[in-house]
Amino acid sequence: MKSRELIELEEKFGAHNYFPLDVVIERGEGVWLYDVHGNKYLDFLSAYSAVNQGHCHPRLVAKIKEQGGKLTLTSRAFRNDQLPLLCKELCELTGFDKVLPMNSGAEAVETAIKAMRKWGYTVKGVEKDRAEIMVFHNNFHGRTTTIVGFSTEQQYQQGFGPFTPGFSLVPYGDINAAKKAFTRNTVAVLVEPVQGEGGINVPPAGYLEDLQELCRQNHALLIVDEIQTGLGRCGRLFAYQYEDVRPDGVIIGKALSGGFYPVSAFLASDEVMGVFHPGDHGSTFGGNPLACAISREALRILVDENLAARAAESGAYLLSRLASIQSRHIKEVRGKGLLIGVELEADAGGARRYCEALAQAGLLCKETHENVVRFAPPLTIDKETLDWAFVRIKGVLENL
Ligand code: IF1
Repeated sequence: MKSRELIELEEKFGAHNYFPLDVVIERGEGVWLYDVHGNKYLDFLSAYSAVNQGHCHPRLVAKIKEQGGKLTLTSRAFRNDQLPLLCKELCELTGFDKVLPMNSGAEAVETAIKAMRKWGYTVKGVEKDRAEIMVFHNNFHGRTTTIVGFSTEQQYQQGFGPFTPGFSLVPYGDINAAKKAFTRNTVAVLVEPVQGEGGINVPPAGYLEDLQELCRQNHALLIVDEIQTGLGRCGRLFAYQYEDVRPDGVIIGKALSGGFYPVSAFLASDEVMGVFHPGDHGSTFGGNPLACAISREALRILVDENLAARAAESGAYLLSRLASIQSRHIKEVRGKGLLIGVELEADAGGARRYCEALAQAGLLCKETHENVVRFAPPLTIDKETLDWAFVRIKGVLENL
């Protein structure tokens, strides 16, 4: 079917909760995507960092076939032979004590919220139903009703209330504001090391260390959402590793499966994860053997192919080349590793038309907010391909 017909079908039968670029992708291989007409595009979004390992990685293709023909789901009513190994390997890789597997990122965030609250009541001793979690302006942690309830983006909230109480909002990157916002009921700080949806906002150096110090002083947990920034994207296994911090918990998803399957997890210390007892929390699909087998392979690929270090190197290279572009439309270029944002001036006509022009030139990326073009290719991208992309980006930014 031609893309026009497919787009019409989607518009007619699918909910209109997205506004995608009109490119209908049929196949992916590494950093490249192919549409239904055979046109080739460079993927500069990586499904929002879920395909850090590149599309259809052959090792993951083999693994999904192998495990898919063997066992896919038992539910957690019984044990399976993949979950223990994923938990062990994740703990060894990350240094956390315990793993709680879920499916989507938002579910893992909800899991973390439940853990933070219950820790607040059972360990910190906060009075019933008084727990507060500190979150930040321009946060993005998912789309559930509780999570959008503490979004500062009007559209994510409008029409979806009433919302869950118990969250306090603080300006991102401003340590004094955070300091003032702690109360005796603050049980945790939930923070993105770099805000993705918020516009690729990189906080001042030392921010997480300072937050950790405040958490220690106030007997509160530091919980980091690495769903987008983690697993190599920002040039380290976790973006928080640029600083000397040791969070009490971290939330991962997206690239945990290399894009093959929704797999997320909350990783935490024994003390935090110890709040969960049988019956407190769960999910039909969370921790299923297909997911776990895929995740184990996806993690091994990150390590074997040295993807975090490659992202650091490629990211620094791309960032410096982007910073060299002379265009009156560019306000700022910023990022960490291969999570890069180009903020355009307010009069540049909006980021969307740049993404559309880049798609015409064979490069797929996505705006965030009005004025930021976000670049996040698979971490496997090589220098030659980065140069190929750069020529197109420069052309569009200079000539549009
Ligand atoms: C969409 C953004 C990226 C996330 C962080 C949790 C989640 C996400 C830091 C929830 C998800 C997504 C969702 C996707 C677009 C995307 C996104 F633009 F919205 F912000 F990546 F930049 N924490 N991010 O970034 O994970 O439940 O989706 O698995 O279309 O909403 P999820």
